[in-house]
Amino acid sequence: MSAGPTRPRIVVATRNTGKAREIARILDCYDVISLAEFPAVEFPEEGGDYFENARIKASVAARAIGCVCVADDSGLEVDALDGAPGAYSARYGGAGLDDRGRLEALLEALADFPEPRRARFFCASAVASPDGRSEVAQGVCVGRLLLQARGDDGFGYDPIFSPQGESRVMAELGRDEKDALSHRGRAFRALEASIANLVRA
Ligand code: ITT
Repeated sequence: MSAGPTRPRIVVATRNTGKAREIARILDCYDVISLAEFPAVEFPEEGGDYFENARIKASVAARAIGCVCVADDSGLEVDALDGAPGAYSARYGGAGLDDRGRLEALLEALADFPEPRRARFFCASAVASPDGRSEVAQGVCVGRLLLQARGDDGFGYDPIFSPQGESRVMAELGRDEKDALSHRGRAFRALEASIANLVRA
């Protein structure tokens, strides 16, 4: 970790604490502040496009807070479900479910599909400045879904997603291991030059 008192501050515009933790780790050359410190910031209802959603979250927060903000819009795309739940992953199974409830709803939908249940995580990352500039990037992690949840780390669908070339699921990987191969790690590393440009400007 490249910690130090001079790291530039940016805000991570997400209400998902699992995501926020990961983005802070990946962008460890910045002092990444949580949106929990800005409870009044509100996002409009999300549409179906990852890039547009990520850009809106970062831009709305940047304008409201007055500093450079990053955000992501991400989801799990399951081949057997024609790419669902995709950008609707946070709402899969209906309103009122938590991570565990959504995961169980997905396991139910997958029960009759044979191995390998191919899937991929997709992440659109975005950075925005208060003066209205923004950039996006993307990252993908391909793998397969298991029918039994395993592991304690991570969040969301991590207990059933096994990345290609791994026998473990995401929730069993070390944090650095997840960041090295995850959709989010790839998407934010691909955004690093754009973040540096907006922070310097
Ligand atoms: P914000 O909009 O506040 O950022 P959100 O959780 O609603 O939070 P998304 O709309 O981007 O964000 O939904 C992403 C969902 O996809 C997330 O809630 C998880 O269910 C799933 N997901 C994304 N990345 C994941 C990961 O690394 N591990 C497990 N599940 C993930």
